[in-house]
Amino acid sequence: MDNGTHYRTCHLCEAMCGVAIEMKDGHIAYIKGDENDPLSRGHICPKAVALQDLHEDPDRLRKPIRKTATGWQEMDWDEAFDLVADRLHQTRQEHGRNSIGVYLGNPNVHNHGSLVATMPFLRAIGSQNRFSATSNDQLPHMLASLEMFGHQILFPIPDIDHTDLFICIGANPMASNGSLMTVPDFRGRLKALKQRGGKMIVVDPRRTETGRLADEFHFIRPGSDALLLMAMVHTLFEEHLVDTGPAERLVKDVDLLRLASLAFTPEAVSDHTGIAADDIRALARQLATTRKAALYTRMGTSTQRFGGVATWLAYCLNILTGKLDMPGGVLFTQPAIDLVELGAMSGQKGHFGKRHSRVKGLPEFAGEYPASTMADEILTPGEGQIRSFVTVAGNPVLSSPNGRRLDEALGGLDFMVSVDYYLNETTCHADVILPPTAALERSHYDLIFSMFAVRNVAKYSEALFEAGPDTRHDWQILLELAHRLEKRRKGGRLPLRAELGWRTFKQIGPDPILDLLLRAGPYGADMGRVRGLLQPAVDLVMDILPQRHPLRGLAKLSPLNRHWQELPKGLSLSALKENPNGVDLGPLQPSLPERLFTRDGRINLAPRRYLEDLGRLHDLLKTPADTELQLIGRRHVRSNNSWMHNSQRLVKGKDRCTLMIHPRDASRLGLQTTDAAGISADDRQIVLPVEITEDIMPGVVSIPHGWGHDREGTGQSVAAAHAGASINDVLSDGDIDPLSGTSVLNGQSVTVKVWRPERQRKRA
Ligand SMILES: Nc1nc2c(c(=O)[nH]1)N[C@H]1C(S)=C(S)[C@@H](COP(=O)(O)OP(=O)(O)OC[C@H]3O[C@@H](n4cnc5c(=O)[nH]c(N)nc54)[C@H](O)[C@@H]3O)O[C@H]1N2
Ligand SMILES: Nc1nc2c(c(=O)[nH]1)N[C@H]1C(S)=C(S)[C@@H](COP(=O)(O)OP(=O)(O)OC[C@H]3O[C@@H](n4cnc5c(=O)[nH]c(N)nc54)[C@H](O)[C@@H]3O)O[C@H]1N2
Ligand code: SF4
Ligand SMILES: [Mo]
Repeated sequence: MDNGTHYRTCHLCEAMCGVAIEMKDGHIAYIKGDENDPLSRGHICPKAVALQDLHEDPDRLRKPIRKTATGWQEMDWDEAFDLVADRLHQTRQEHGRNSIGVYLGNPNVHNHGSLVATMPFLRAIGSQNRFSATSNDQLPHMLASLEMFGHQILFPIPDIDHTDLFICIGANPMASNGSLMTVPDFRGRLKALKQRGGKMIVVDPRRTETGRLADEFHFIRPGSDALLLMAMVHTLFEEHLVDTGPAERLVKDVDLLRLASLAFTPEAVSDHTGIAADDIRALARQLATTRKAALYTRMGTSTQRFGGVATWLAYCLNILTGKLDMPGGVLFTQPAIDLVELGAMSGQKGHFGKRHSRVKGLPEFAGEYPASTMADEILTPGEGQIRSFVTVAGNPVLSSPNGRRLDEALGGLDFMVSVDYYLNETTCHADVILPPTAALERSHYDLIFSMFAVRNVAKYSEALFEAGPDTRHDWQILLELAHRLEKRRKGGRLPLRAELGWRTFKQIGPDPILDLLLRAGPYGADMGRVRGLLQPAVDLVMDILPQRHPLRGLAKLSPLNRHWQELPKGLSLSALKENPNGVDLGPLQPSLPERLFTRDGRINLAPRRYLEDLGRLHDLLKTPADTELQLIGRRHVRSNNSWMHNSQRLVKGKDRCTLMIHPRDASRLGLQTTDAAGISADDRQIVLPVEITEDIMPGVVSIPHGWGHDREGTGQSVAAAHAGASINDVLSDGDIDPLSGTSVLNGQSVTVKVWRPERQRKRA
C-alpha cells in the first residue's frame, strides 16, 4: 500500500478493535486506535502494535518446510501438498479413517477464510478423531446454549452499555478484553456504567485487574462456583424474588430448578465457597432487584470441575430474574452474517454425546472429543488409534493439560503436518509445516466475534500488503489439501463436476461468499417497494406451510424475514469496503421468541443432563472443603495464549510468568520473593519465580498459561529468551468435568516447595 492510513480490525483477541495503520514507503510507520470505529471508538491494547512485529518477524515461516535427518529443509508448495496428501492417504488406507487426528486451534475462529475452508477440509480427512481449543475453553457455554436455547452458538451477551449492575464471575475483561462478550474498551464502558450510577461486582479467587475496579469484590474457592450460583438460585426462590420478566411465557421447568436448589442454602455452601451466607443472599437480591443487571461468567467458571453445571446456573440466574432479552440485561446479538440462523437452516444447531471417545468413553461435542484425551487416543494401541496428526493454528503442547505427555504422543506418530507460521512447541513435532500468509496479507471479517459483540456492527478489512505469488492463505492450504485428499480417495481422479467444484471454490475464495451472506442477511438487500407487495403474500403463505418447510427457512433467511424488517439495510461487501471504519448497526435488541431454536419453542430451565450431574454437587457439599493449594490460571494484557511471545515489545519488562501466592501460604512454606518454587502434582513439575501478593486468595496459587518456550527444537528466538514454564506441564489431563468433557484448568491441587537447584541435583 502507498503512504496513508489503512483501517482494519485487529484479529488477535475477541475485542475486534479498529486499528489505524499509518504506512510510509511501503512499511508500517505506526499503529494506533481507530477513533471512528463504531465499536471500539479508538481503543486498542498493547498487543495491537505487535501486529507489526508479527508481520516483520524474521522467525515467521514463509515457505513450507520438511523435517529431514539433517534438519528442516524448505520445499515448494506443490511438492509439499503432494507429500502431505500422500502420507495422510496412506495412513487412512492402512489404518482406517479414524487413524488421522485433527486439532484446530483458537486463531481459526479469528480467520474467515479458515472458517469457510474448514468444513470441506474436515470432510476430506473424514476422521471422527477431531479436537479443538473449545474443550479447553467455552464448551460449557455452548452446551448450555444448546440445551436451553436449542443452538450451540446462541450466547446471551451482557448489554454492558446499558446495564446498571454487572456481576462478573470467573472472568477478567480488563486483561482479556472480554470473551463471549466482544467488548473493546472495557475500562471506558465500565466508567460510563459507574457514571450513570451503576455498579460492578467481581467474584474471583484473585483480585484481578477487573477485581480492583469493582465496587464489591468476593474471593471464591476455585471450582466452587456451582455451589455459589445454586445458593443464589435457592435465595431467589426462598425470598420470592423469581420474576422471569420478558421471557415469562417461554420458560419451562422453573419448579424443577426450585426443587434442585433446595439443599443448597447459602449457609451450606459458605465454607466451600469461602463467601459468607449473607453476602450470597445479598448478591442474589441485588441481581433480582436491579432492573437492568447482567450476570456474566467465563473461563474461571467454565474450565473447572463443575464447568457445565456452573455455566447452566449462570444462565438460569439471568432468566429467573428477568434479565434475558431485556435491554440492560443479557441479549442476543443480531450480526450481519447470522451463523446462528445459517447453522440452524443447514441442520447444524449442535449435538452432544452422539459418540464417545475410544479410550475413555468421553462424549463428543459438535463432532469433537475433549482435548484432554488427545494423548490417550494417540498413545493407546488398538483399532482407531491415531497414527497421523494435523494441527491447524494450534499449540496444544502448551495449551492442553499434561503437555509433556502430549509431547511424547506427538513424538511417536507416523506422520504429522501443521498449518502454522511458527516452529513452536507443537509444530516442532511435525514432518511438514505449511505456513499461511501473515494476517496483514489477507482480508478480514470477524464471522464469529461479530456474533458476540455488545453492539451490532459489521466491519471488513482489505489486505494491507499484497500476498506474494509464492504464498498461500490458510483457506488455500486447507482447500488444496482437501482437494488432493479427495482425489486420492477416488483413485486419482474426481468426476468432472466435482473437479469443477473444487477448482471454482479455490478460485473464488471466501470473500464472494461473505458478499452473498451479507446481502442475504438481516441488514442485506433493501427490497424497497417490492417488499410492500411481497411481504403480505409471504406472510399468508407462511401461515399454511408446515413448520419445517424449506420455504420457511428461505423466507426467514432473507430480507423478507419480518423480524428483520426494521433493521437498517444495504449491507454488502462493497458497502463495507466503502466504510473501512465499520458500519454501526445499533444496540442489542430483544429478539425472543423468534431467536429460540428449541423444538417446543421454549427455554428449558432444567435439562436432564444438568439435574443428573447434581449428585456430584451434593457430594461436594458433603466432603470437607479442600485444604490443599489450588492452582488457577491468569491472563495478562500483553500476552495472548501461547503465540505472541516472540514480540520483544510485548515480552520486555518484568517476568510475567510467575507463581502468585498469598503471603500466608508463602510464609508457611518458607518461600521468599527471591526464591524459585517447584510446583508439582504426581510426577509432573515445573519451576517458577515466586510473586508474593495479597491479591490472591489464601490457599490458591496462580500461573499464566502459554509459556514454557524452552523446549528443544523450536524456532522462536525472542520467546525462547523469555521462556517461562508451562502451567499445563503440571495440570493433569485426567481431570475433566465429566458432564461436558471440558478440561479442568482451574482448581487442580498442587504442591509448592522452595526450589534449591543444588540440593535437588545432589539428590538426583
Ligand atoms: N491479553 C489476553 N487476552 C486474551 C487472551 C490472552 O491469552 N491474553 N486469550 C483470549 C481467549 S482465547 C479467551 S478464551 C479469553 C478468556 O477471557 P477471560 O475468561 O476473561 O480470561 P481469564 O483472564 O482467564 O479470566 C478467568 C478468571 O477466572 C478466575 N478463576 C479461576 N478459577 C476460578 C474459579 O474457580 N471460579 C471463579 N469464579 N473464578 C476463577 C481467574 O482468576 C481469572 O481472573 O481471553 C481472550 N483474551
Ligand atoms: N492452563 C490453561 N490452559 C489454557 C487456557 C487457560 O486459561 N489455562 N486457555 C485455553 C484457551 S481459552 C484457549 S483458546 C487455548 C488456545 O490454545 P491453542 O489454540 O492450541 O493455541 P494458541 O496458543 O492460541 O496458538 C495458536 C497457534 O496458531 C498459530 N497461528 C496464529 N495465527 C495463525 C493463523 O492465522 N493461521 C495459522 N495457520 N496459524 C496461526 C500460532 O503460531 C500458534 O501456533 O488455550 C487453552 N489453554
Ligand atoms: S484488545 Fe484485542 S482486538 Fe483490541 S487491540 Fe488488543 S488484541 Fe487487538
Ligand atoms: Mo479461548
